[in-house]
Amino acid sequence: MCISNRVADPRKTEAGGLAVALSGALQANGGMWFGWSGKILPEDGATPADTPVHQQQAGNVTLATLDLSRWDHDAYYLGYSNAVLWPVFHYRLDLADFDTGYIDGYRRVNQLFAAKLMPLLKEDDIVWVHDYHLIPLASELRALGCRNKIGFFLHIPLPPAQIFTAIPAHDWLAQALFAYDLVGFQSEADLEHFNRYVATEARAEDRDGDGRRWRAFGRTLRTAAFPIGIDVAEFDALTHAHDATEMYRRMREEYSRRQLLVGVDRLDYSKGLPQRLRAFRELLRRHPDNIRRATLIQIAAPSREDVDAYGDILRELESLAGSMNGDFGELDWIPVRYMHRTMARKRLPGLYRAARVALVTPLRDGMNLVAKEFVAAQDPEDPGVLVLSRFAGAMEQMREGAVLVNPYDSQATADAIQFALQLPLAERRRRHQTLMATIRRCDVHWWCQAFLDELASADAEQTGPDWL
Ligand code: ADQ
Repeated sequence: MCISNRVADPRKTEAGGLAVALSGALQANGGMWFGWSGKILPEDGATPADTPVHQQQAGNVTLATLDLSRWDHDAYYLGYSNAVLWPVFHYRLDLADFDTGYIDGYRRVNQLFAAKLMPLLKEDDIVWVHDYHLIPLASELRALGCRNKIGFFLHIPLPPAQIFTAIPAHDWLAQALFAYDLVGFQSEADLEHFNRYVATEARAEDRDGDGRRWRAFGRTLRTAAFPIGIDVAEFDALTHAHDATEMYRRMREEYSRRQLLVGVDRLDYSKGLPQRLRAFRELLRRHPDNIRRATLIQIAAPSREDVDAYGDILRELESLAGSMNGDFGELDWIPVRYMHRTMARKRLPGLYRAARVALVTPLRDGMNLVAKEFVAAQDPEDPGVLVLSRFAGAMEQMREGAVLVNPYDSQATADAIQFALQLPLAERRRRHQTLMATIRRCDVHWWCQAFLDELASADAEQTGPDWL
């Protein structure tokens, strides 16, 4: 049983790492996916307690969804999840909107989810909760008497205690995590942040002295890093199917005498898009051999447009792309092709494969699946190069084959892009092979199995009654 804020039909495609990853994992294993339908009820105030759960079958996955009232959606999703937890977990205290009462809506919706989920749970079901929207879900389930094994995976980064403790309810969130049997993170860095927090702030006892089993609030919690991967076989099939091949052919034709660079992201301030454009401008200034030669295609999928900070980043990007094209463009060449849209998933690998360099330069990212997709889509005989931020979770696994950058340093990033553009074929192949070995070994099926195996082996003592 998987639970996430938003349920997506695994047979359709969406921009969003969690939807893509969960679809792959659930389709392989079967089970139920429970969460919000994406629909808003017309009612004023809180979502009625008798709001129904709709169930439908999508392949071997049962989708169980409920609608939310506007009030609940705005406080729980736009408010506490995306205007408090998202910025703080991405180290952006300056963008967090603490003083609002959103937390009441967050708590209310987690209680509602627990109440609706409880009757659907069978005794031996394993419950896997996903992401920051649902941190208190296990504690609400435990309060209703749930004894099932419950795991939690955080798809976004966990900041150091110095930042996490700025959240007014940080101790409540930390205690809520102890209602789980296993909490998984994307990277060893996130895991270290959590371990340090629970050791110092929650005075948890490190059971085995290795930071993997913590005792606090009368419960034992396992923690580990499980870096999420992609479905390599599925992506390979997409890469060689008609739409992507056609896209590849068109791009190669259009850019036959030019170097193509590509960026593909949700439009989000964590993705470092203005910094990326500035680094590209620096590339043109510092390495003018790229003028009339290099083009950056940046695709930014619309995302959370009702949250203020997202409107600001949209305007900044539009103005930067416009001024760069005005300053550097020629009649037959523009440096930046910026598109504010979602690209069809079936065409994406063709674009990746046609690019000599991908710029994956977030200021902070839990993992970043685009980095892995780009590598997987390459022609092994003539592969492109990944320029990767040291602040993406993917860095821990990909530091060997990628060209690492600090996205805050636009000049050094520009030099690194130039280095990537000029790498000889043998070196590109070597780096590609190194990266592919990791991407294959730690794919989405490995991620799913590793998490579920660890959860299945969690101690029986964790389901003790002292939580209540
Ligand atoms: P996201 O922040 O959504 O996910 P990411 O890992 O980059 O980020 O995944 C994005 C997915 O959406 C990829 O599959 C990508 O192909 C697709 N996508 C992005 N922009 C697109 C566009 N413009 N057009 C079409 N498709 C697009 C969160 C965390 C990440 C973590 C994932 C999974 O923020 O750090 O890697 O969950 O755990």
